[in-house]
Amino acid sequence: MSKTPHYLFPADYMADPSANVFNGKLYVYPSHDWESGIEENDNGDHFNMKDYHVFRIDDPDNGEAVDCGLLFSTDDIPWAGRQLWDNDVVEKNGKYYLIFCMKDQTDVFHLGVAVADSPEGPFAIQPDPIRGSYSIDPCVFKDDDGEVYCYFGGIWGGQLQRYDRNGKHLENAHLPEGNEKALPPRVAKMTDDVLQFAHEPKPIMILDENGEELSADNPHRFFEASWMHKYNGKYYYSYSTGDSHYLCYAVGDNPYGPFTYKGVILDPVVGWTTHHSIVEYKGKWYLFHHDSQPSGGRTWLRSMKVVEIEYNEDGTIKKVGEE
Ligand code: FUB
Repeated sequence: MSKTPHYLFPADYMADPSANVFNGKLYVYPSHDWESGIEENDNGDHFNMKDYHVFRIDDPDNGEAVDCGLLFSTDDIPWAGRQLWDNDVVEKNGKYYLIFCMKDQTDVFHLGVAVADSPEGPFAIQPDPIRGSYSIDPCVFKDDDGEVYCYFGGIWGGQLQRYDRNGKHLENAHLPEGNEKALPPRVAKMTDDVLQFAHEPKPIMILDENGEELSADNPHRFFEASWMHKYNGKYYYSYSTGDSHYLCYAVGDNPYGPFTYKGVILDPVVGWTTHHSIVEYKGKWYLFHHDSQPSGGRTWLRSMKVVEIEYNEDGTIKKVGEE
């Protein structure tokens, strides 16, 4: 039976949904879209978000999300510039760590951390960004051994092209073209207190079936929206391809990769961006994502959706809408 995505919160625009199960409850941490009046441009200035809410979902098959309230806004962040984009939350030793991205006062993206005793907050924001952090779209993943990894990066407006593979700032940003290797997303293990990177972020290799890195002109290469989940002992790294508008995934044997490209999870949706998370809840797997259909295609006003997904026997993921 083909599953059909449904909207989770018709009352307001929410995007980039990061779904997590904490204490048996399913929570979603989205970006909060609004009409700020900023003109659309290639830098993504029109994505001018300024606060976060957390939602609980009791019935992902049919139900709507319940708004559990405002978590914090840019006014609460000591180093804030503008554009509070994607975030994600991880639990470690009974505390909840919300990792977010936003621009500082010089318009450079960094990642920040906020800590709470409950998944619904209140979250206390660290005074400074994570040292050595850059670019956007953090996903925080706790492995079975308790170690936490942060996946991140996004090209174009997400500024990843301003850094080389070792994180060194480049004087002249370079966006690879044609058969040059695509820009790789990044991963860093977090320190035990989940407040800093435990080492310099490493590039993530996404390889084709011949073991070659995907090239810049491959419509399935990485652009933004990292997500990590584990299924049957394998590490599934999924991401958005940005300007070709797919959600794709690649599979590896450890949190650092390399990951072998496996396919498309979701075809392009209404709106320029596509962004997602994948989580298991009560024995079923769900893809959370967004589109701009309810706003009539205004790409900065997105609505979150959910659909059940299934795996084939060989561990590949069935594309949404295919039998
Ligand atoms: O929501 C702002 C940006 O749009 C996100 O950081 C990207 O992944 C894209 O969804």
